Amino acid sequence: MKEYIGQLVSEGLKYGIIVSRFNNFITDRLLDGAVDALSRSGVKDDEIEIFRVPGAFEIPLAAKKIAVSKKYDAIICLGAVIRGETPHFDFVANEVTKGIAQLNLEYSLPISYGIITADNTDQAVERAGNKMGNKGFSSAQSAIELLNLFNNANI
Ligand code: INI
Repeated sequence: MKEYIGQLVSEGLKYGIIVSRFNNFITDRLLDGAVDALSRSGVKDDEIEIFRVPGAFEIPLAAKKIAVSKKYDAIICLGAVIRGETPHFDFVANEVTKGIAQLNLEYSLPISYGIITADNTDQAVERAGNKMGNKGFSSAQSAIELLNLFNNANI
C-alpha cells in the first residue's frame, strides 16, 4: 500500500493572493493569516503577489485571469460574505463558492477557498484570527499541502 501526503514546505513556488476589500476589517486579517502561513513554510516575499478586488463576487474572474497567466503555482482567495448585511448574501456566497470550485477543476491548479461565509459579524471575526482560527492561514496551508501532495505523488 502506498500513501501520499503533502508537507507544509515551499521552495521556489509562486503564490497569487486575491483579497476583496468588502468587509476589509475581516479580509485584512485573512491576508495577514495567509502571508503568515506562507512565510512559515518558507515562501519568500518576492514569491507572493497580492491582487485586490472590490468584493467576493469579483474573486472568480480575478482567479481565472491569474490562472490563465500561468505565472503562479497556486492561488489563494480571501473574502468575507456576511449574511446580516445583505439580502444578496446567498447570491454572492453561492457565486464565489461555485466559481472557485469550477476554476480548480478547469485549471488543475490549487485555488484555495479562504472565504468566510458567516451569519453575522461576530461569527466572521471568530474565523479571522480568534477562537475559530484564521481562514486565511488555513487556506494558504491547504494550497501548500496540495502542491506538495501532487509533487510527491508525481501527478
Ligand atoms: N461582497 C463581499 O465580499 N461580501 C459581502 O458580504 C457582500 N455583500 O454583503 O453584499 C459583498 N457584496 C459586493 C459584491 O461582492 C460585489 O463586489 C458587488 O456586487 C459588485 O459586483
